[in-house]
Amino acid sequence: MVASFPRSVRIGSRKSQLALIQTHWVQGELGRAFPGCSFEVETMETQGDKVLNVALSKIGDKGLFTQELEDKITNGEVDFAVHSLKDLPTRLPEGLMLGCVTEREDPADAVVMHEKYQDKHLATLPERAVVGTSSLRRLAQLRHHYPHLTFKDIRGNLNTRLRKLDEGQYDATILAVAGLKRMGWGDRIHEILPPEVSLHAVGQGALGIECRSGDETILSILKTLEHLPTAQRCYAERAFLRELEGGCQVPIGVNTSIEGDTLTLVGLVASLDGKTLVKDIVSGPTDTAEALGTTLANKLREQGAQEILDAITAELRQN
Ligand code: DPM
Repeated sequence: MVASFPRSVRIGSRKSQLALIQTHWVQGELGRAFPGCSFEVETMETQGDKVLNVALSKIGDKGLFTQELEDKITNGEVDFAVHSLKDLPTRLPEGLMLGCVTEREDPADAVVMHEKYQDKHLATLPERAVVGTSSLRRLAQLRHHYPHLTFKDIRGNLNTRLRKLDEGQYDATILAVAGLKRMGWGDRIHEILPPEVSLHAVGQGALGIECRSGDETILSILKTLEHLPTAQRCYAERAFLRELEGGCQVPIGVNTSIEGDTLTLVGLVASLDGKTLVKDIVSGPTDTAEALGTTLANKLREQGAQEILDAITAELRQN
């Protein structure tokens, strides 16, 4: 069987330092598992890397960080692409599929605090302290819990954001624990936000590898990196988001856990002012992950989630 494997496989990746750390990890793992095959990385910029002066939520969400990579998978220039799963839309272009989900890092959000506030927490920051985030999900949940704070958009890759914080343009910023740890900046984590304060983004902390549907050779290579519990949790989370037709830039948060054969999914839809949070929970067998996600989405819809999302879509269109 190994004899039919290609001698060289091409991996597509974004150019950011975090993207390259993640892609090089995949390249290293596969290199060890398939010593007869060479894995080459091809990097490219996506729209999300180029447009830095506009709030993320306003440039639309359809494959902002993935489309250029997807085009190259489709036309055969690369065999698969490594993404942060949370940046991969829940509906993929015709002919492409999610080939593998890797083991998840801690999916939580973390506070990174400016030096002058090292002895404070979000709750004890002074009135109108400025928190940098361009995530509507973080914004809505934190406004709900900490109405005394001011929120300001922040863009750029992780390096840029930490520089802007250190320069004093912001008093605190919220970033994924996973990204900070992978960059080797775990020591910048001031406080990890518990799920009661911030439910994480769908797929946060896991890598998603996208490839051509039905490319059995590539799929069999990728499956060696799949982490089943992470995949089950993320399939439930992605089905939840897909059913709500939310792109990646919506105030939708989740939390999942597996105990024995039971998967539990918590989901939330929030209004941008943080005043309305619709939240619920479902549990069921791990092998019904996607159905659990759909069920939860419909439960939230019965509680007004669709009206919240429609209002946000209308508001973003106006601005
Ligand atoms: C998506 C969001 C953000 C990224 C929205 C969200 C954060 C944007 C911001 C969909 N993608 O989370 O509600 O904070 O302004 C992104 C990060 C990672 C992957 C950085 C981060 C690393 C962590 C991971 C940007 N994409 O969230 O701190 O692999 O999960």
